[in-house]
Amino acid sequence: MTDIAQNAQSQLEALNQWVLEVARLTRPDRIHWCDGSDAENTQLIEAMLADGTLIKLNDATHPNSYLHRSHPDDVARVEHLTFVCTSQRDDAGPNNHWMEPEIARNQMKSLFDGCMEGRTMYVVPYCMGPIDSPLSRCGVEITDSPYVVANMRIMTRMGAAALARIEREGSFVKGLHSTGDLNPDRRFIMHFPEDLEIQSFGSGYGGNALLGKKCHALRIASHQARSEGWLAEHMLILGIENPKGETHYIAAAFPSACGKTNLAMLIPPEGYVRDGWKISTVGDDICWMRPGADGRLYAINPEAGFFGVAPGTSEKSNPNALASLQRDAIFTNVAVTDDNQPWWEGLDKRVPAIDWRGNAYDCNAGKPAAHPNSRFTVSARQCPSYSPHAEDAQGVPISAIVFGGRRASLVPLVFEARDWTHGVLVGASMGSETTAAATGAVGVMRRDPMAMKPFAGYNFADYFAHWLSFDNAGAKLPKVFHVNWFRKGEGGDFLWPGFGDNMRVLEWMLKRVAGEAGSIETPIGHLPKLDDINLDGVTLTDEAREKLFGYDRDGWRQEFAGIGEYLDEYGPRMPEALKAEQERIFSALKD
Ligand code: SAT
Ligand code: MN
Repeated sequence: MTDIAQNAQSQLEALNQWVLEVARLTRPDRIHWCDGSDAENTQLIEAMLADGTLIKLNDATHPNSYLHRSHPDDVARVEHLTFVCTSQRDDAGPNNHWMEPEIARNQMKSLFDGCMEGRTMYVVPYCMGPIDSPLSRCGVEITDSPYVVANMRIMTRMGAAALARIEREGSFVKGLHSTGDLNPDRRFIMHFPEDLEIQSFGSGYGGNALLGKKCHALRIASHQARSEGWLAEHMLILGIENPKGETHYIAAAFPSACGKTNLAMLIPPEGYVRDGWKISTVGDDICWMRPGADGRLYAINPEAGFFGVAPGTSEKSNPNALASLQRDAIFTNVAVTDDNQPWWEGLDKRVPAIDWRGNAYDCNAGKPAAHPNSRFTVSARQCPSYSPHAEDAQGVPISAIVFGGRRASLVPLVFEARDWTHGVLVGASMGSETTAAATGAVGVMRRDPMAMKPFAGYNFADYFAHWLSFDNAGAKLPKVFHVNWFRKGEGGDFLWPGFGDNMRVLEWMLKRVAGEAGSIETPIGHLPKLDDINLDGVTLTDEAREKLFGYDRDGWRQEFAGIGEYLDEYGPRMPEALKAEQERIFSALKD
């Protein structure tokens, strides 16, 4: 046997052995190795329709589309039950819940014991990223949920090709998942980044159960990326083509449910379209990037589909998403109309007939019909704006990195970091009001560095140091910006129209990248000169102009005091360079 053939053989054995070991523990009635074929998918869907896991939607308006209602206590990620189990507690950092790996493994073992009796165990080989890309990484998820299999088929490159790559390559992330009995007291999402392993029990929902997504592509991958010299980030990737036909790519980090999908699929205002501007979508949630031979950062979207927030998605906010959802989509926890079409708040003026729990909808009860974190799952290839370069094996070069949060006050529409170190601080000090994407209070301001608070698989202090390390000789790093689409006025209304009009801000960024626009220097960074931003066709009140483009020195001084305290929570492990940057800005704000 050649070395390669031998290696493939032993990889396959390692995988087989793990599958058998899991089967011995969980005791399923059947084991099914998923090949990702259409026939397999059809069979799974039929079985789920038969047992009520899926409900068929109106076939005339939404062919091959299904509704899934999750358990009402299982509708979002559960950060308090999500653990990073590194051998040293400090390696997980104050940003993660930690458990000693041995204790975590034992606890999970007793939960998994016999949990698949009467069920089928699915073995799901998948590849995160284009199947032929050196930036991609593979995993295998073992699950007892056919709903998870159907979603993983859309969200990843799942099946035979992934298995072949695993056989060739060797290393893969092991993910074990069971919905268990959905008892929230017996629900845990455990990560063992040192062993490239995930164990998830007791939830069938999104980021808790589709292990390729947040568990692998962010928590495990960020840890792996640190040792291999790349970055795994909670970012959308979009391409902007200017009237000259040049395309620049931007990666942007926003917390869950803050509009990443909408920005990734943006349709520019009419004037821009007329002039020849075009936006293309590479990804809407996760970005893996690494330096290329020319020193620039090159990015891939490790996912193959969108698991987007449904509420608020409309013809106005995101026509590309709506067009993607016309067929072959899975909807989770949305409402339905009387003719069985999916519906959610903000979609249109129709009144739904049945709410997300399956009850007759009572429009006087004052409760939303769709769950605020209801989702759609759909292949990226169905998106009209899907970039022709989204599957390029070498990735796309990134010209700008954007950080942003939901901030009702203080934070202006856009500013630019002075350099990479400042940019890392801008990302590290991001704050945002919480959303329905995770259980817990909504609308509370919290620090969410780089939108990775729930997803960094290791100590944030080390993570920031890793970010800083990219600034080395030969690096041609992207410019770093911060945006806030969510600034509110005294009356509580949003001051910026957002959605397609965010194009105006993107254009300013590209002008800055090209050295075609000046700026106003302030301690917090470069603010735009109003004349450099195209505001033709937008009417802004005086209050809006002042708050979106101005800067409140006293407010920022307080903010920077808070940022200093936040960095200190990480103790001496926090990189000096970042603390020095914070101190420099804080004292400039005092002058
Ligand atoms: O539920 S997921 O984690 O997949 C979605 C999100 O919160 O971003
Ligand atoms: Mn996300």
